[in-house]
Amino acid sequence: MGSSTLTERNANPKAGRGARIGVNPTVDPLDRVRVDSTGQVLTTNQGVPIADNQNSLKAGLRGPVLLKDFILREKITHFDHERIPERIVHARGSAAHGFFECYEPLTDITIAAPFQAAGKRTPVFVRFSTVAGERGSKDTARDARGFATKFYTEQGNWDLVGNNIPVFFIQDAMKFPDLVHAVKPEPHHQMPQAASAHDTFWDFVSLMPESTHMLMWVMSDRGIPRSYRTMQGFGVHTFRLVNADGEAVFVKFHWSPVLGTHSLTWDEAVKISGADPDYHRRDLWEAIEAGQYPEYELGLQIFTEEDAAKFSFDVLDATKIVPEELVPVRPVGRMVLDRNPDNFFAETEQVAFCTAHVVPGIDFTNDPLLAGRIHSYVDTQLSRLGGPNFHEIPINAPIAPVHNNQRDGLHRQAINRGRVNYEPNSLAGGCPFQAGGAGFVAFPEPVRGNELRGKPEKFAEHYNQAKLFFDSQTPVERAHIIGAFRFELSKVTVPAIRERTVSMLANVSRELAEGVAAGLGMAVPAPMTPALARAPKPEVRESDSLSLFARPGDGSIRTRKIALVVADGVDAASVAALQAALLAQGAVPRLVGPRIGPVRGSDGTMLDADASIENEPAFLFDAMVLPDGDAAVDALMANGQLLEGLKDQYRHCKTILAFGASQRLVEAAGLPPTLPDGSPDPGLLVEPASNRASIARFIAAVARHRHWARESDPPRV
Ligand code: HDD
Repeated sequence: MGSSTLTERNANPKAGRGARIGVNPTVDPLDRVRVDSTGQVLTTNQGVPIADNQNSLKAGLRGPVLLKDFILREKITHFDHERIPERIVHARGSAAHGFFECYEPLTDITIAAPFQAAGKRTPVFVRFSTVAGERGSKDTARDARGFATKFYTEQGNWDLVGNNIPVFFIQDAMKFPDLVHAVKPEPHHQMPQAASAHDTFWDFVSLMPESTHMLMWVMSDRGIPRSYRTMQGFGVHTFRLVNADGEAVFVKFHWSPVLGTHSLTWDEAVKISGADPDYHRRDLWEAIEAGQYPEYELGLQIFTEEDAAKFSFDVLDATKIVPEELVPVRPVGRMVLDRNPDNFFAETEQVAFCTAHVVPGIDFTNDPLLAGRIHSYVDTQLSRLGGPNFHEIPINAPIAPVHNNQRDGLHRQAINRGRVNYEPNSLAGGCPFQAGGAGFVAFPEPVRGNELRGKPEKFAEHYNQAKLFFDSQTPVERAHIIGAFRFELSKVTVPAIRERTVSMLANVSRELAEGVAAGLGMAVPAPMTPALARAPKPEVRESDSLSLFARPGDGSIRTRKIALVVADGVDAASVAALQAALLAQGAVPRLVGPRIGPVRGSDGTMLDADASIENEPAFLFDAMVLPDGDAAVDALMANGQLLEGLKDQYRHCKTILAFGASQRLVEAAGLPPTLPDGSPDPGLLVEPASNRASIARFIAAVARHRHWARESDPPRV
């Protein structure tokens, strides 16, 4: 790869230079297939110009439509077949192009192409997703999030198909169909959509204590991220890196967002799902369009097989992490997402990630969950994308040229020349020939043992790391976890399932079990009998890195959405000053009025409200500013939607700034001026006037994201 960026390479995306099949669509772009109809005549799929796209061909104006109207029939037939099956899981997603840039060569541990030189850039396509919801479901459901990255390397495509949570519900792929059936809408009435808060899910997981650890993560605020740009990603399984001498180390992959890890509150997530079901999709799209490219650092936990043998847990068990205190995370590169797809279907929908897609230098381990995945992803594309040639769909084609004797099949595009489609051959000089040691060589792990079904003993330990996770959370996060279990289980109609789940939680933490039981109006049941009578002693009992607050981000307020409320009579000068200051910090201020359109300031200056209190409710913003100006405040005092929005801002612990006369709005909304402990609320700024100091105080408060000290259960406001 040269040093030019993807953006430069794609400066003329519509150029149509006729790239070859097998040439990376994301770099020398999809020119072969990109279509720009500017200035072009409408045609059929056969390229025949269409004279009339309004009327079908009839025998007389009031007569029957004729069967020979191939133009009508082609149009309708194509339309009839526009949909393809949605993904069985992770159906709803959003994606972006970008690049991975390596910090330093990792040649001592792997020959994998992306890690061979400092500054080397490898193009990537990343798709984020929810898991349970259907393609048209909401973005802010409580769920794990997919974080799948396709690296287009010159040694072939490598897909790192991860999640925003480093562990999984189950240990063996044998249970995956059961898990998915349990969490999806119940089969008799197809409810609920995009939600785990129902009987079948909790029935299943409460009978599968290995799911306890993952439940902690999903019930934490990680299950409701603020944005795809503010969540981590993990490869989950232990993989292998292999160097030129064939030596292997174990590795765990971690993505960490530069903006830090931030989440929503549950009340906020529920409201957003109504006002903007595309909340995460829109956020990703708008950030990239605005040039605020999402960036993540890739970190590796590298350890040897000998290290792993000593751990109290099994690294082949996908329900376990390797605590960072045991093996630190080494930063090795960064990923920048700098281009939105041109076409959602062609790219985001048709992209096919497969855990089987690895390149020389990266290999699997014997994790039994991974084994099932290596089969499942390729298999599912056969029905989802309609056959074995899905690798030729432009978004899936590698940059490495493809040469083999695989032929034909539905929708084949490659036109393989010559009469040889077998190997060995002499008629084509033996080509394409085997790469030998230069090709992918599976790590020669010695294998022994009897064929049997079962699990290694350490897999039977289910609670140590669930406890590690819960005990490593701040009090605020622990309260949210308890609240999430309470909510989910309160939707479960069968008391025995609720009780069984709480008995499982009793093995994790007394505080957790008591909190959840109290919220469900039940006594704490006896702890579920653990599968292992004597659990191995964990090496680590608390790990700061497991808290979302461990990654506050770069301290900036970049891309934070801020509502500047305006109405006729507003002090326009203070709005303008604040707007300029926020833009200078990379934030996204928007003028929100009682209706969209022009607003007249008290000095006659005209402002333009591009959002309204009705169409962009307060909970869609990260912070809110109330204006000065008596007439404006009078008008807003009569607006119940605004007062409700203020309460939401307060309840969701976001920063509120009220200038001058708008103190009346704060009082009318009933926002307490002090925290429950009587101290001043650092996120509720009532400022007499707009000046440099008050704006700086506001920016500092927004940079803190949330003011959790305000929170109480139930909320005071
Ligand atoms: Fe999976 C999709 C992540 C376990 C079978 N999975 C899918 C996607 C992600 C993950 C991010 C969406 C990819 C995209 O954006 O197109 N899956 C995971 C993780 C797992 C996991 C992190 C545990 C560590 N998955 C898992 C198992 C199986 C599958 C155990 C089957 C045995 N997953 C699939 C699938 C999907 C899929 C059915 C649906 C659509 C697709 O693959 O392309 O094959």
